[in-house]
Amino acid sequence: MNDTQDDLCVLPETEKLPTDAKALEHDFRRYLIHHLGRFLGCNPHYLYEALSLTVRDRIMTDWRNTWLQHRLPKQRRAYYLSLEFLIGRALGNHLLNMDIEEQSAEAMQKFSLSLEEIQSEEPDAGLGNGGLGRLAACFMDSCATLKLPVLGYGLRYEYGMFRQHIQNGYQVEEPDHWLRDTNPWELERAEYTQRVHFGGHTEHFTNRRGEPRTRWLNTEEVLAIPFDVPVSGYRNGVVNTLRLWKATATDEFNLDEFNAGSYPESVAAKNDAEHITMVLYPNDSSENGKELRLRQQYFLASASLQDIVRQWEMVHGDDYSNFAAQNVFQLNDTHPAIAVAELMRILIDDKHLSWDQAWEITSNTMAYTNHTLLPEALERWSVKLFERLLPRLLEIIFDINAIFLKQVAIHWPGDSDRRRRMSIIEEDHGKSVRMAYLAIVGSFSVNGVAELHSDLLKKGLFRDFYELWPEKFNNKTNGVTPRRWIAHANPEMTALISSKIGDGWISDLSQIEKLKPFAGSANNKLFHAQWQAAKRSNKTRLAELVKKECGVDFAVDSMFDVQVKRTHEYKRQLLNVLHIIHLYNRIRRGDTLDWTNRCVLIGGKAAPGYFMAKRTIKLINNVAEIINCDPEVGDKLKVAFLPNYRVSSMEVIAPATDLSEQISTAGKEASGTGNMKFMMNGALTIGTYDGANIEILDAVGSDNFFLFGLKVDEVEAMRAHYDPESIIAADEDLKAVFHLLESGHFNIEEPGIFDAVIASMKDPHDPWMTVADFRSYIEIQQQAANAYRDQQHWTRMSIMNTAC
Ligand code: 26Q
Repeated sequence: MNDTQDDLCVLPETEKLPTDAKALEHDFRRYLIHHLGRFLGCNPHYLYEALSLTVRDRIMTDWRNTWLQHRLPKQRRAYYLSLEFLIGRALGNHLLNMDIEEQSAEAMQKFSLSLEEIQSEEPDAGLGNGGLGRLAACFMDSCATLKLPVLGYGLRYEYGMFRQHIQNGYQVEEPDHWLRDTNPWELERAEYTQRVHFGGHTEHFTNRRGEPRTRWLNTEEVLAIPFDVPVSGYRNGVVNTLRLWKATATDEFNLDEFNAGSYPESVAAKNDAEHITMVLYPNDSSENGKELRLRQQYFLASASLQDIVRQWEMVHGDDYSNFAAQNVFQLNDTHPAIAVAELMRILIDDKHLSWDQAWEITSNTMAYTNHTLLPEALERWSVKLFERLLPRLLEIIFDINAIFLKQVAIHWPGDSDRRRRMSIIEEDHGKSVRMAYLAIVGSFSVNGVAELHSDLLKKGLFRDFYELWPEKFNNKTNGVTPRRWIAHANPEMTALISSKIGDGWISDLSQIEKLKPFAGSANNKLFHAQWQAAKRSNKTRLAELVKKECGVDFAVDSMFDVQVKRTHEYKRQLLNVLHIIHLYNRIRRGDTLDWTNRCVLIGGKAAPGYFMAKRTIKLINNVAEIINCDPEVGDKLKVAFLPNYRVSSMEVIAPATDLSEQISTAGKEASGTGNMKFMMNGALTIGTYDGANIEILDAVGSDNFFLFGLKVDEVEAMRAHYDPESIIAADEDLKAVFHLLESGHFNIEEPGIFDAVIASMKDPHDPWMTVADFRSYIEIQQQAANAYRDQQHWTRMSIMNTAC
């Protein structure tokens, strides 16, 4: 910041704008008419924009004061580096945090406008795929509420996660140009633009003082322009910052081309630079080695680190002795792990620190969070690509690796296999850089995202590294923000909880356990009735959404059974489908004594290139179609696939859910976070012994959780002799399910389309072992259904889930 003394002054309370309804009404009108040039009958997007600008004005003083507060030298600041921030909608969240919902509703009322309708005009900021991106957004929210000096650094994708349409049951992707209309929640700060380099070559030389130096020459340059997004804390005057980079070309032309008379060509070439932040990669489970993705990763790491070093120098000049004590970088998976090498480059080449000084700083400031155990999801970049795109960074990685492998050799003398296994550079099948290993070697902390997951990392994937550095490894079980996921999404339940235990739980969720004494129904008849009523109105709201989006009628008395998450084989949406077909078979054969009506909702995007996941979506839609049209079935069973599942859908879904499906193959779901959002809204979990399900089970007790399926060791033990065909043959219900599937009952018009999906489940090498858990799944489903018929008991369990 090139602040003058005056700029550095904390803004006084008197600078704050009034937040009464009258003032909001006044400013809303001024923005709509005098700023946007629109009137009340306009496209409702402008109403949303006018209200957002009105609200944003009221964040500004806190935002500025928080920024100044965080600059105080004694604070250790954390930087959350992430290729994804799945923040969803902002307006409602700020209204809640600033406690101006009522005034805003009143102000809108003056124009006969509904606050809720205006809020629904906001497009989701879909700058992420799923769990990892949403986790980043939840952390930002919590850090602001906890007054922690944490800055998020990410990319301002022009196109976020694609929009999912369903046509004839198939997923169709459409680009989501969410920034087409202006985004009132970002503030461009062109004055802090950074330059990022690509390509070129390196040159080693000695300077006049005889010191060895490296230059990175003939590079292409791309400008990184920061756009700041405010992150408000819950009613505490704190507004933190999420800084998102946009790539643009420099104004310099390639002079050769220019002079050769190809002016248009040299201007057109500038387009390449802008492509870097054009689109979010929509795959969340396997890396694909695309050059543009590596450009994105380096662009984020370089721009962010330069920005941080710039701010450091403003206060401390070239004294880096305290840098590590006052800064920490959290790497959200390996996606920004190139930051390890980039910080070394900046400190050595630009700031002229020695290798040892630079390494001391880097390895004490970097921390790495792993989010997956699937080996196919571990990032590897070909050395060839690295060499061409980031030659200086590759040199540094080679040097880090050489020094590291010497350490390995000292620790395990003569163990050359160990050195080969642990090398940051994989030598087999074309050399590549193992980003996870770079992250581990360069970090002081490595964490998994649930107890089981952190444990499995130590025993499996990162075992060698754990043996070398046990002290680096730790667990940080994921969490979700109760502000968005209860207080905002479920106002009726929120008011009810606060009426009993006060509202301290909204910013300190541990207080929610005060609700436990109200779970017993004996002395809490009224409370139980109110709890059921809140669930019921939330179910009505979801039923309306399902009707509108899917054309399916959900009856609110039925049990709402929901699985929403990315579509992936390991998450086993197929197991859910097998159960649905099993219920359908039971209805058809009249086996419906003591039946519980059920509405099954499934939603989730598939990566565009993931055939099996896309075919699973088609299967769900076809099964839904057949079942919903069958008059024999009626309200006993309804099935819907909700298109374009996203953050704002979950805000409607979680509060309305009775049964939360968390049915991944044990050992495959690192944590899960949807499971937590459902639980806190009073849903019961039907789940495997996987990820954070285990901690949910521990917290709520087995009486309030439907556990099923093989455990991790049992899965691994069965693998060697897994024989799905014989399991099917031995189970009449499962046999009937497969019989119906294979008969083409669900795809009469498109024969054969489900063959691959069916075959995958019958394959002895099926990594997800769907069939192995069928029997235990349908049995526990039956228990859940029985339990649901005892509404008094169910309500008790529901309250316990929220309270725990
Ligand atoms: C990698 C390379 C190239 C392109 C894309 C990617 C990529 C992008 C996103 C790889 C993975 C992701 C996202 C992974 C993810 O969301 N993992 C989930 O993280 C959650 C938060 O920790 C966990 O709760 C989930 O269990 C985990 O699946």
